[in-house]
Amino acid sequence: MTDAPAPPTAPVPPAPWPDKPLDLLVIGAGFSGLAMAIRARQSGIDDLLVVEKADGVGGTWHENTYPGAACDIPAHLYALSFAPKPDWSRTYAGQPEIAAYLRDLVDRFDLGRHLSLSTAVTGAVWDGARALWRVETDRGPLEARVLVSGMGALHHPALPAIPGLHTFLGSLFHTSGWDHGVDLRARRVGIIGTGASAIQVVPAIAPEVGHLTLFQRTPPWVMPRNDRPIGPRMQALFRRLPAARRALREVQFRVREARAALGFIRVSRLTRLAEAASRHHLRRQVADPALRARLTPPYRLGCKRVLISDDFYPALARPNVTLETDPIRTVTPDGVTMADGRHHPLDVLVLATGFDVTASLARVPVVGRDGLILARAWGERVAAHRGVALAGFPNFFMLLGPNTGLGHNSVVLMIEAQVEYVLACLAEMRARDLSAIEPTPEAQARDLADLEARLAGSIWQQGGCASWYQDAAGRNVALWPGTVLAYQRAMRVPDWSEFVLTPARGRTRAAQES
Ligand code: N01
Repeated sequence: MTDAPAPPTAPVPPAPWPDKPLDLLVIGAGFSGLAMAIRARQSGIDDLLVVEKADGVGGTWHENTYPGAACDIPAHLYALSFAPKPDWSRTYAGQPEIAAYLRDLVDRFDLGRHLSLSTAVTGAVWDGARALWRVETDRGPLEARVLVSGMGALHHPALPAIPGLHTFLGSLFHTSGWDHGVDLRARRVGIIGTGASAIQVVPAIAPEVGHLTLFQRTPPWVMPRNDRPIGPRMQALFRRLPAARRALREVQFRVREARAALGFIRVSRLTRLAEAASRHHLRRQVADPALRARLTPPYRLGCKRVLISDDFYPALARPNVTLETDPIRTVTPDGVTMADGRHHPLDVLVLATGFDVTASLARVPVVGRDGLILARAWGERVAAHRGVALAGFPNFFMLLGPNTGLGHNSVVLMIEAQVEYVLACLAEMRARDLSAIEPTPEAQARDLADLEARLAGSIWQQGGCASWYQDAAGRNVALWPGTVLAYQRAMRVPDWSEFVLTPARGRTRAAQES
């Protein structure tokens, strides 16, 4: 059998449904939403609610339960800095352990009374006269003075436009909606895609399936993973001596930062060195030169996410695994037919085809000041001030918004920088008695110009590949083009001259005048 899905979240009694405007409403209970809620409470905001569409907390780590699901950032670095876990069991934690860590945060920080699970937000409209957000959910309406989106970008499955896909009569599912009821033993299984998800699934299920056919369109660059168990003695050390755990985390952070600082965001000499290391990894693990040639990427390393695995290549050398590199012509009721007419009969077809980032970000209709619709504001290009705030959308903040994802380091660090930035804005609102805060269009445009300058000539544009980092025009709208330290510096203290600050008195006057 494949890995069992994560155990369901221990029942959290639903938070009482608010009957008056909240100080803070957070959408999503993944890493971002939980971090926001914890730090908001610690900063004195108690009138807050987190709504989550799923029946448990964890976001992507709740949804992605596919066999082999794990993080490719070391666990100690992937944890929240203010919620360390000394007893991670491996260098790179698996999905069940990360999901359990996130569930545990609810008890650890007493978030249960602020959490409404199985509650999907269906729309949000800014009410300028009352200076608050009116939010529709499938449990009923809500109002909040401040709205923070922790919706994330990787939860809207990208289904491939392959003719006949829905005529398939076997089991068909996406990696993010793995059907654990399907017994893979002795079955003929096909997987479409060779991204981060696929290369974790393949070695996890290859030993148990009858036959596995992996449909590859573009080979990924793969580096060694060097995953190790962390034994009880190390765990005890980290428990007794937090400084040792912090030191390990710092080393893990600095090593990854060096990659960005040394110029991996451009095609450089370092790119060639890293490519040589990856080819060496491939040579060591795959003896067959013909197979090696088909696994050698035709674009520059770093253009797509660099993958880490010690067991993906060996799995491909198994006798019950076929790597198919010709284009798919069609899916039929009983399998997949290639462009040259060859047919692979299949019982199960897994789509490891990634996520539609744009659809994920614009999933909920958000209407800002003067009826401005978020999806339309993003007509030209998905962008946000510092990746967090948007001109025309007062008191609205996004966590892991445009261009704040990472390829080289832990995205949790980005989330934390953003959470502190939002809290600084909320503190300023309290200190100056503001009813609304939003970035000026000029500041947002300057920010975007700076971003575009950093992106010009970057590896995502020049590396000769297409990836989910890019929008339809080929621009990287997903990743931060720099070091985490540079982003942290930019986020440390908000520059209030970049914001429109509306005093609460103004709101009162406007309300009286209208
Ligand atoms: O998705 P992907 P993913 N016909 O978009 C192929 C995070 N993540 O779910 O390269 C044939 O990377 C597509 O081919 P091509 C992480 O941020 C993190 O694997 O476009 N093939 C590609 O091979 C990651 O980047 C972890 O030519 C088609 C694959 O499907 C993000 O999630 C683990 C096709 C999609 O790869 C997404 O990863 C897992 C078609 N029509 C995921 N359409 C961690 O460890 C698409 N493909 C933290």
